[in-house]
Amino acid sequence: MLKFYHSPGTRAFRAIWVCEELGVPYEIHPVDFSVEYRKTPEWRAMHPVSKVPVMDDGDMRMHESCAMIEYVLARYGNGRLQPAVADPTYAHFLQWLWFSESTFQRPLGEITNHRREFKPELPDVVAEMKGRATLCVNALDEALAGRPYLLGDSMNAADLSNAYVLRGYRRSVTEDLPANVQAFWDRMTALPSYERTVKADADTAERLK
Ligand SMILES: N[C@@H](CCC(=O)N[C@@H](CS)C(=O)NCC(=O)O)C(=O)O
Repeated sequence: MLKFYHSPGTRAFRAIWVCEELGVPYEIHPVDFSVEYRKTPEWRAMHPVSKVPVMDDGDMRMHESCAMIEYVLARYGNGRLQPAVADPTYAHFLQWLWFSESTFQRPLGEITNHRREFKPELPDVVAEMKGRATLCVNALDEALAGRPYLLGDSMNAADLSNAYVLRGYRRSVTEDLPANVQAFWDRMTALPSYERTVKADADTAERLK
């Protein structure tokens, strides 16, 4: 069974959500997110730069949350939540999947890291990162014009992954989303799989208490 080493609210959420949507069984091993724990030799042996998440599938261990999504889809998806490689939309599926991590999540992660490392925070740096994240939300808004999901009428894992990042955007920047993104957010968070993922995340937090 898949095993996610997960700290509440962090990036395994997007891969767990994909598992919930696909009905792929998994278990969660809660990880203490404190810098002290992540720097221990125990955790350094799990993740090469002391971050989360990590995922095991039997003897296979990997890091990088979007790579986990690609792995789960390829191995257990049976063609669901992604277009076929031969489909003309496949390239854009990959593009939006990786946009969620490499472009959209990045400035939000920097806000979190910055606030942890610098006290008092440097307001110009935080404002710059918020601006970068807002550019991404505007890009999503354009992509979603006249369509319910990023690639059109059918939902895929790139939608889930970007919706996960919108959680962080709403928390760190603003809950005031442009119209198409707001409708997308409402649609994605109405999914029963979202509710189950939120519960799995909250249960992980409880287990760490
Ligand atoms: N690209 C990596 C990023 C991993 C990452 O930055 N994880 C965050 C939590 S969501 C973390 O561990 N941050 C702690 C730090 O950067 O010190 C992924 O998608 O898995």
